[in-house]
Amino acid sequence: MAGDAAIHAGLLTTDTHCPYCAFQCGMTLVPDDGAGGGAGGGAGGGAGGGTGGLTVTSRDYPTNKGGLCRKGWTAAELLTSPDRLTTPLIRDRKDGPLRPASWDEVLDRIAATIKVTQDAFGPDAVGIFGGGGLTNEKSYMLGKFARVALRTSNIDYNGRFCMASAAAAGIKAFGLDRGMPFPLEDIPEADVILLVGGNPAESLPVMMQYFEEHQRRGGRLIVADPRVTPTAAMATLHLPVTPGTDGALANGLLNVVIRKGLLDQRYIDERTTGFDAVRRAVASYWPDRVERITGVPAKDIEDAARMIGTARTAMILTARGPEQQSSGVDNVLGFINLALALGKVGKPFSGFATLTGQGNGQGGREHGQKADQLPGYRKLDNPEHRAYIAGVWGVEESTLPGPGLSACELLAALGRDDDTGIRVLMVLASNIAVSAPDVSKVQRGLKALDLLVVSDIFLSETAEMADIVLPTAQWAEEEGTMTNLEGRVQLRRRAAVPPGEVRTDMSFLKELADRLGRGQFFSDDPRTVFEELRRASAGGVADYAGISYERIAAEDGVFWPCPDEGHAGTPRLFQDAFPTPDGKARFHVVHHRPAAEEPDQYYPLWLTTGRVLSQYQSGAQTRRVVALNEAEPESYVEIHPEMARNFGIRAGDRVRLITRRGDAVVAARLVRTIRMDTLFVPFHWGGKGCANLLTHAALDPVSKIPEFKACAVRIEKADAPPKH
Ligand SMILES: Nc1nc2c(c(=O)[nH]1)N[C@H]1C(S)=C(S)[C@@H](COP(=O)(O)OP(=O)(O)OC[C@H]3O[C@@H](n4cnc5c(=O)[nH]c(N)nc54)[C@H](O)[C@@H]3O)O[C@H]1N2
Ligand SMILES: Nc1nc2c(c(=O)[nH]1)N[C@H]1C(S)=C(S)[C@@H](COP(=O)(O)OP(=O)(O)OC[C@H]3O[C@@H](n4cnc5c(=O)[nH]c(N)nc54)[C@H](O)[C@@H]3O)O[C@H]1N2
Ligand code: SF4
Ligand SMILES: [Mo]
Repeated sequence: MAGDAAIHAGLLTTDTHCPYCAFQCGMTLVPDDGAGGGAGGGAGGGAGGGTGGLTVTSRDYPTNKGGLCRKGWTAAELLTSPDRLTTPLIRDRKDGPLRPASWDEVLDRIAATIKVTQDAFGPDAVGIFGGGGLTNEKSYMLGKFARVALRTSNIDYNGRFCMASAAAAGIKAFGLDRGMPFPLEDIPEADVILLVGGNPAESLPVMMQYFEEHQRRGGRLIVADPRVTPTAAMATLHLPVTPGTDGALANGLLNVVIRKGLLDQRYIDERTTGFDAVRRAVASYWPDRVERITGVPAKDIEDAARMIGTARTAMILTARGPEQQSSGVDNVLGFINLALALGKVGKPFSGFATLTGQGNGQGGREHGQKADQLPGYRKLDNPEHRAYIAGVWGVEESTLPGPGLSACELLAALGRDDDTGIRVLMVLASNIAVSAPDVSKVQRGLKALDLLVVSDIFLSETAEMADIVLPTAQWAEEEGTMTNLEGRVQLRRRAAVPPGEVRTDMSFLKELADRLGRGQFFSDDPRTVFEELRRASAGGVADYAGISYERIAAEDGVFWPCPDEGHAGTPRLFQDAFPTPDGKARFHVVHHRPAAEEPDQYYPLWLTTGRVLSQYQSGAQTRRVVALNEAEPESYVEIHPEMARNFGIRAGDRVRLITRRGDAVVAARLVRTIRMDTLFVPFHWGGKGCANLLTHAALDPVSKIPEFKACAVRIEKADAPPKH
């Protein structure tokens, strides 16, 4: 039966998925006793982690086809890490130490503080910060918990740092946000792929088999990135774009496409609206001018436009490079304009997609942990949507709060001593004390709270600051669904029992709801919650009504929308029409807007940030896996050797990076693969090397995503006295 373990070759094995990125590779967990040596070996990482009481072995699953990256191979090590939290922790006074406590003590204290705070300051004084790593069931329950148990409007999550720009652009242009509107298997068939600001060779490593197959078939790849990443190194053409200038690049490419007569006029007429205004808007984006803005040679802009404009089938993919900018939504819209003008969206082996990042980065953005959202991608400010969900939940529509603060706005309200301040915060599945932009401000806000509650597997940097820490079960200890980057809903199965006093997030949320007098609205059983999610999403944009655990198991995942059990699911969207009122896709006029902060005489270089293969996100998990930590033990900066020479910096030197927000000390890596005017720092570490001590919390006006990808920085040797 679905969700149960199976017996293979006399061993109790469990088919499940990797806990990390949105590729959600299929894997099989085998108990160590009797599993023998062979299991878990293979490409990418050698032997699987055999220390978890469970060993990761390869599984023939349609997306990863047996492949895993080194994070997947070693994932079982997290389960028995000596660092794991095994009991709740509490602090008796603000500056006191954390001490072990019983669940009753911590839950009583949380409930009592919530009541006192809400009586004095209103329901919105309590906030929730969620995560895109939570299962669909948990993110659905968290959104409902906020609106029904707490009645607060203030819930948002780390997807606001991540998918918010692409999501907003997709909804504006297509009426729907599903990262990839076509399955992975279509990628090798595209003649030309333009990848903007994505480095899947490190961020979605197992996806590279599709790009490799694409190249074997003679397909051409164009990569726009300030760095020659391992992904860009595979490309036919690399466009070394200056951080923060993607909007100009998109308009420049469309300018060339129009002048060369490469438009698909019939598609534009039949399937889109708004092109004429866009045609006028991009008329001034001549390649020479775009070269001056972006640093990409005009000839390369012409070549790229011609390559993609004359391709029979073509895909345009964006990732966090162009999206995590204060013009993130417009940047994505600019590339969507290009895809629409070429008539590629909804056509075979073609289209526009964004590469989702977190394990449940797709499902986590559909079912209500967003500030403005109800399940099924419904809207909290739409009266019909409110009435429908209130009906499913069995509450009065008038009791549902309205839209609340988006993530960065919520973090800015922490501890603020006025009517709009947040005084109690619950954090589930995010390590904001490392991963939020301009993080020292966020840390100050966390310290100023009356109560900070953090649910985590480990004592993350955020949990270290908490008044109450709740030890939670992790991937292989719980059941639930995760929606991968293609929109394929998949099953996470339980293979182990959590240690010590550890409980699932759903279990403590239910107990807390009980203490708040709202327990009757909640279940902590994933299947029961999924059945409710199906009903709540029915008729919505992200419709899961026809998806069951049994179907997922039998069919290796089901693509939403899937409105009923007889429906096959929807691997390919937009083939006949767009889910907009008139069925057409929309062009949007967008213009280049400079980054909120540009280099000047005091801060002369660009700083951009991102990822490396061996660490994941804030590093809370991967820094605790021995092989991964040995591969990438500390924070560093990539700098071009010629730029380094100007500052007397040599390979391995400790350097200080300084921005208007603060400074960080990291090791210098001299690489010729980065623009001369740009520094790159991965964001996987806390402490003095934390990239987010430097980043700028300027927000996109629509998506409210912060500008992680572009700000102004100065560099000096760390032994020089700091000058501010
Ligand atoms: N190993 C690993 N894998 C991960 C993660 C991880 O932490 N570690 N995180 C997961 C998550 S949540 C996400 S969101 C994805 C992110 O996946 P990606 O978007 O692929 O990763 P990033 O490294 O953030 O950014 C991609 C590229 O953008 C480039 N870039 C920087 N600034 C700009 C710019 O202004 N314009 C353009 N065009 N490019 C720019 C960077 O040089 C970088 O190579 O990865 C997922 N996978
Ligand atoms: N400078 C810079 N900063 C960035 C980015 C960047 O490119 N540059 N990228 C941004 C992006 S795209 C993202 S997605 C964020 C990610 O950054 P974070 O939101 O900090 O993500 P994680 O490090 O994955 O944090 C997840 C935490 O939850 C815990 N956890 C895992 N599973 C569960 C669970 O089921 N329940 C609970 N309660 N806890 C769990 C983990 O141990 C970990 O501590 O960072 C953003 N920050
Ligand atoms: S590619 Fe992503 S899902 Fe697959 S093994 Fe690596 S981290 Fe896990
Ligand atoms: Mo992300």
